[in-house]
Amino acid sequence: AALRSSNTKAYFCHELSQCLYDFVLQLLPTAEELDVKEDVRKLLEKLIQTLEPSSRLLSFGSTANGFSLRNSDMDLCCLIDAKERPNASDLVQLVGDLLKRETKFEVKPLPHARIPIVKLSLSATDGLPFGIACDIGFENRLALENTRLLYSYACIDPTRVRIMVLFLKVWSKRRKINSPYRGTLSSYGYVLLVIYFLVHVKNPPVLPNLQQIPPLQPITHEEMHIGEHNIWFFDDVETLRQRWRSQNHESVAELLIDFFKYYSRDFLYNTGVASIRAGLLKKESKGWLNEPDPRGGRYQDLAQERNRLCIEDPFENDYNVARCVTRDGLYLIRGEFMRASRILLHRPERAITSLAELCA
Ligand code: 3AT
Ligand code: MG
Repeated sequence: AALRSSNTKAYFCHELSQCLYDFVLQLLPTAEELDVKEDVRKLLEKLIQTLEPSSRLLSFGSTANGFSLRNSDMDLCCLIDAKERPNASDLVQLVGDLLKRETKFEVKPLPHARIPIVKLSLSATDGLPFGIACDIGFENRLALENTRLLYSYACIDPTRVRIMVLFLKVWSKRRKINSPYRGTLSSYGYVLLVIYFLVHVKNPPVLPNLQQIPPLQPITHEEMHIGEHNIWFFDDVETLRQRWRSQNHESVAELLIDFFKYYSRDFLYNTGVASIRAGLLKKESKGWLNEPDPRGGRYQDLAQERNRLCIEDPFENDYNVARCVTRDGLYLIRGEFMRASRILLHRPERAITSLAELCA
């Protein structure tokens, strides 16, 4: 009986891996969509250059990190090489006015947001069945670097890493737990949870820790830092592919089942910080503890709301990527991890049934 049940699990995982692959494949952006987005980027870059000739407009987020789904938003970052340039809020205003005059986009400048951006959108037309949504930010060099880091991880093990991440993005959106504005976690947060799991939880690891591999040639302090943030990581994926092979050969389904199990019952939510740079850290040692505030109840509640779930940003180490996750949000997220775990343990006759139920 033991043999039969282990056979069943192996068979189920084999089938589920195939289903995951097929499922994700049909959600990838089409070549046309990518072309349209690239055209939009070029057009906007040209327009902004009429204001600031030395500016460049670069993609970051999912359009550039290898984890993009059909109809995802475009995240764009404007870099200006001139020494003298307006501050981000003024730029948002200037660029906002320009794009209102010169394009058909609906334009919404948000000059006073924590990260000032211009929001653009275009409603659906025949040639563009889902419209376009796009955010333009300024000088956000760390976001460009963390995009490159995620992209490098995606390239090391393209099949398993990409399928896991893309599936979790779809799943978290369908289960409505992908919304920092409503107290749950951003896509970026989920991607970091997956990479943390593949680098630090799985043994043997599926991915190496790119931030801990030293450079092949010495590099300067300036090259290694943006401000006080160390942005070094080993980005020569070709060399790495020749020198590093994962000893972990689990299928994507086995990894996914284990991922849900780990985040349903093993991750130390109360005391732990997931850091892809340094492994499991303690809230206490980062000063991210829900310490009682001497000023009294109101502030104490605020502090607790802030650090319910702790995920360290890979470069901005004093920044908790999950700081928007509230107590209720975390309760929902953990509930969803448990639900997913339960569904996958059932192992119905056809793996596709589990997949449908997972995303129902
Ligand atoms: P979607 O396809 O848009 O769902 P995405 O991969 O574009 O997923 P996000 O939109 O969540 O991911 O984030 C886009 C980029 O913005 C990723 C990262 O470079 C930056 N970013 C987003 N959220 C944070 C955050 N909380 N802290 C730091 N950087 C962030
Ligand atoms: Mg995005």
